[in-house]
Amino acid sequence: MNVAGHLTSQDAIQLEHRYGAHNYHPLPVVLSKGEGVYVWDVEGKRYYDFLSAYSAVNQGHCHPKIVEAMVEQAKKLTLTSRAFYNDMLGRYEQYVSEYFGYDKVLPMNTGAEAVETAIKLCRKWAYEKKGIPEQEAKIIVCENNFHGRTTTIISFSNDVDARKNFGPYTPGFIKIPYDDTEALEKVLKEEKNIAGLLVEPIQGEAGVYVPSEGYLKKADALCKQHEVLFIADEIQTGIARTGKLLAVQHEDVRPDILILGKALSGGAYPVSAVLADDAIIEVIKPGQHGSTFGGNPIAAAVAIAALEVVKDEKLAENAAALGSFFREQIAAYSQTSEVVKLVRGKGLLNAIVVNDTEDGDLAWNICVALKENGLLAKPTHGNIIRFAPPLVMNKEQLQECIDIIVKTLKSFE
Ligand code: IF1
Repeated sequence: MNVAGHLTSQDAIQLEHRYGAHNYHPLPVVLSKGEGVYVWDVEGKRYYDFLSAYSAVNQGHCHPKIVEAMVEQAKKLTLTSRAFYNDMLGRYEQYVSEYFGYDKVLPMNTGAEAVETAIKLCRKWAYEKKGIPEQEAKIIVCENNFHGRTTTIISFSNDVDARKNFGPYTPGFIKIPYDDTEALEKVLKEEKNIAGLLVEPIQGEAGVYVPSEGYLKKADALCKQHEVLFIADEIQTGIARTGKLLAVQHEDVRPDILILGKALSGGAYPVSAVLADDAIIEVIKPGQHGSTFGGNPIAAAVAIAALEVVKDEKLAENAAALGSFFREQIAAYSQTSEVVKLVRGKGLLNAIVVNDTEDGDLAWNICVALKENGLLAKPTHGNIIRFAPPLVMNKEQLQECIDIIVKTLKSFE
């Protein structure tokens, strides 16, 4: 088969439909090229990307510096396994640990693996440092969380599609409402053997649900008070997306365990990480956790470059400024709109809620129309549309995007 030959959109969609498991329902657009804030379909039409691969492509598509780091490293050494040392991993470990201000990092590949790593780390810490009796450690999680798709992680999801018929489920998790410090305080007081709180600083999959101001700060203080680890899943919110390097920094919180993924590589390669200080991370000893690809030389080179881009190009500052502008403009439109109920978010992680039920098709139809008008976004939960462009956007481009969005919404009024 000629894998390099030209395919029409229809061909490509049919191939996926015939030979790929149907575990996604993509918008009908087939992309073959990306550069910065733009992607192109196989027919050559250009779009603004307002999903950024779920916030993995914060640095923009095919950032030349990241691609170059990847290609240069790929020519030298791709994988050694962790059975041997390589000359890139230590450099990266120092760079990423200092960058985020932790003693050490444990490198993995995907977000879900990093969440699993954090859970294992937290449990082991609980038994060996906090003195919780074996098998008894519990981790508090929040309703409507999204932390990935492994069997353990979906065990504490409350999304029916994500969970149903994948049991039996992993025990050891207590679910409480999100953005509710009273519920947290109650469970910390009443339950024994709590090891950690696993939380998203903003709930992405729940529809970019931003908690009340002070929630993270208070939750962190409660955790400290009860000797419980505060574990932040910044896989989606981290790496400048919300207008700060980390979303927890909006409230001056420093998690005990920090989980990163997605934009840690600028979307070029699967790179995830768990960061913590020695007193916690030292409980994991040789043979107790790992991965064939975790910490491979390409991942190390790519992640250093991706993090350098975030600093060099001041992406957090840009996300903060553009995000405020975006929400102001869309909020102004929503005042007189029958279609848009509200806009919410932080930095360039935003969403609109449209005037429809969760099983309605308005949001999907708006996204199809946005695509026709040259902008790609995806609905979540039926009536919410997420807007998360690459952070390398400039104000003129964003204005053009707002014009496209408003024009499209008007056609639904
Ligand atoms: C899919 C959502 C986004 C995440 C947080 C861990 C992971 C994710 C906070 C797991 C992944 C992705 C995965 C993607 C859909 C997507 C998503 F809508 F489902 F919630 F981004 F908003 N923690 N989120 O957001 O990371 O293992 O995927 O690398 O297709 O499942 P992963």
